[in-house]
Amino acid sequence: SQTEKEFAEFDNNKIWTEIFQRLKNEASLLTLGDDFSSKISREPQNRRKNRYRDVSPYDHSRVILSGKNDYINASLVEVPEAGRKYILTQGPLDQTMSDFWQMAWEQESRAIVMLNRTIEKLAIKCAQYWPLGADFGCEEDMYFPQCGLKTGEKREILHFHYTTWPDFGVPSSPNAFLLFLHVIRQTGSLDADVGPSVVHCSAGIGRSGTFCLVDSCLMVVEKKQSLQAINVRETLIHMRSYRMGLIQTPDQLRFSYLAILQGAHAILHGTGLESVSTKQNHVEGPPPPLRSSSLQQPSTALASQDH
Ligand code: PTR
Ligand code: PTR
Ligand code: PTR
Repeated sequence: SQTEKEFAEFDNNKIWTEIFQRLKNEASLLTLGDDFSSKISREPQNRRKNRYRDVSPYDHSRVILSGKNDYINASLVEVPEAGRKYILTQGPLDQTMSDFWQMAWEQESRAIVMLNRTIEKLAIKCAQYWPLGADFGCEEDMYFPQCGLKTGEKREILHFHYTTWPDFGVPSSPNAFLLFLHVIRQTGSLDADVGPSVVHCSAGIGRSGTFCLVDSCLMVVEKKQSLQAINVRETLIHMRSYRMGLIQTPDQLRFSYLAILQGAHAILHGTGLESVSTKQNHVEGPPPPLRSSSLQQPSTALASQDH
């Protein structure tokens, strides 16, 4: 397939950096015009809602909150050929935590996929926006939107946390990542008949972009039962027209190819993603068993699966 050929060619010639640079250039040519403005993000009252000055949602695909202050640094990324929609967003700030939960509520998300840690390289990369441990106590209104509290409606939102993926880095192995993806898929949270899942890291572009690119490409492989049906670079360029900066390094692009090729092999020649071996290609032994705790509290329930 083209994907296998490209992977071998880019590896043999050690040209991932050039390939990634070319892809970024192509994407930026596509997103030059007024259609790709980020004006709302830069309005004075919204500046404090952005974690990074240089990472903004485009106006055309930003997620709009109900109410007067409708801004959050989040983008709806659509990949129709994969039947997927994702909300990509930055790691919440203290001052945007309640906006974040409001968004998950209003968009009817079933899951939050978190790919970073709250502290990385000794710096705070994300607020502690979800409750730690089973003890919600009286902090519930810190985390949960008023809409739920007012109506008494309860929802379960799953929280999937990948804890060993450094920023500007890649997961320890494609297998560990694919098993994580498999567990999320099994819950149906990424399916088209529910609200889009919220995917975030610190900026919501590097690791989140990698996650969504791999998932989308593998969806197409599964649907078409063929690796021929996908064009990884085109898919990423398409996704970059919904949120800037998706995938941040040549190695993250290379990792995406690896995970797609390995995942496609499991889908086409194995019994699906669950058949990815934890033995091959593993630098650090099989992933730890998933911890699952189901937490009940008055307005919602939240199950957490730490990886
Ligand atoms: N002001 C920081 C914040 O809320 O973002 C405080 C904070 C510090 C929050 C640490 C979370 C923290 O996470 P951890 O559980 O990793 O210490
Ligand atoms: N300007 C910031 C920086 O370069 O550090 C923005 C940034 C931060 C971009 C983290 C990407 C980052 O990675 P991720 O999207 O994976 O959290
Ligand atoms: N739930 C994880 C586990 O039990 O393995 C917690 C964990 C997270 C453990 C990260 C180790 C981790 O990796 P590192 O060595 O990078 O801190």
